[in-house]
Amino acid sequence: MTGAGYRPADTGPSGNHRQGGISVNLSDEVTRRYREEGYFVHEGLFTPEELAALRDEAQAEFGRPGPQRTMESDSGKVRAVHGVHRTNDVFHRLVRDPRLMQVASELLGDDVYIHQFKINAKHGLGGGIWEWHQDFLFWQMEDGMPAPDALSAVLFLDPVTEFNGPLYLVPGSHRELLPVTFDEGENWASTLAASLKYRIAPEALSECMLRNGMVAPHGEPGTVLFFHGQMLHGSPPNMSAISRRLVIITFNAVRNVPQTVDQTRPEFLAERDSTPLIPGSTDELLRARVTAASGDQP
Ligand SMILES: O=C(O)CCC(=O)C(=O)O
Repeated sequence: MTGAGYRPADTGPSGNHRQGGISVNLSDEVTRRYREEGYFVHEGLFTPEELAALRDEAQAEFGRPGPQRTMESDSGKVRAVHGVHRTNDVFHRLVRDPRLMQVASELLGDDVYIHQFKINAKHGLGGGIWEWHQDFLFWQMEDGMPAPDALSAVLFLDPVTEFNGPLYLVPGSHRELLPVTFDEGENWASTLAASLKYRIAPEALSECMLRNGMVAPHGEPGTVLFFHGQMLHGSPPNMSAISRRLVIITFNAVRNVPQTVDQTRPEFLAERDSTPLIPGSTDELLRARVTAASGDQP
């Protein structure tokens, strides 16, 4: 979908029960589409200046070694960084941006917090495959999330085309949790590798895809894809020369806080603090940069 699918209401407070008291006016069409197909795309949500700031910060995070950073096993290039909204001021503000969090809150019908944050890269001539999976299965099995009442907002930092490893989605697949096979005894790192810990049983996968078909949303930088936490998705290798980076923010409803599990994943992968996010304002991203440049405290 292009154009004005929704607009953040610029007047508040709305008097609703949620933190921040600002409401978002999602169109009926967007809401219907999300319920029926499990996703929608909104183009042009972020400005070129904001995208430049976000790309600079993403590159800085890619350069920081540590367990939050995973690499492609063959090329040795960065595959993803996790949880940096906890430490990076620009990404800290991004997750509170009403263009993302208010939409998530409206679609989930609750206050939200961040369950997971990542920046995924797919380098030109080298970015690897993501096998078919449903995120909720990982959040349920690894993190104790009770229900698929979470969604992800995917912000394109670069152009996403049919050639550079776009996400593939199976519309409508969010209504069922498909059976999986899994490797016992792997640690959390195997939930991020190209060969995933939980793999959807081939017959169920094929049946679901034949029944529902596939889409590969693409768009210019600044496009945001919102998709349901139980959506069947994956992505092919990047066989083009053009890299693409995605910021993927998973919002969870506060009523859906994960239960205790035996082995918790690190907090940069699975947040345990479910304090509802308080929305910022849409001009805060760039303000973060000005603040950093002047050396002032945010
Ligand atoms: O970055 C990609 O291409 C896919 C990422 C993905 O499916 C995930 O992180 O769950």
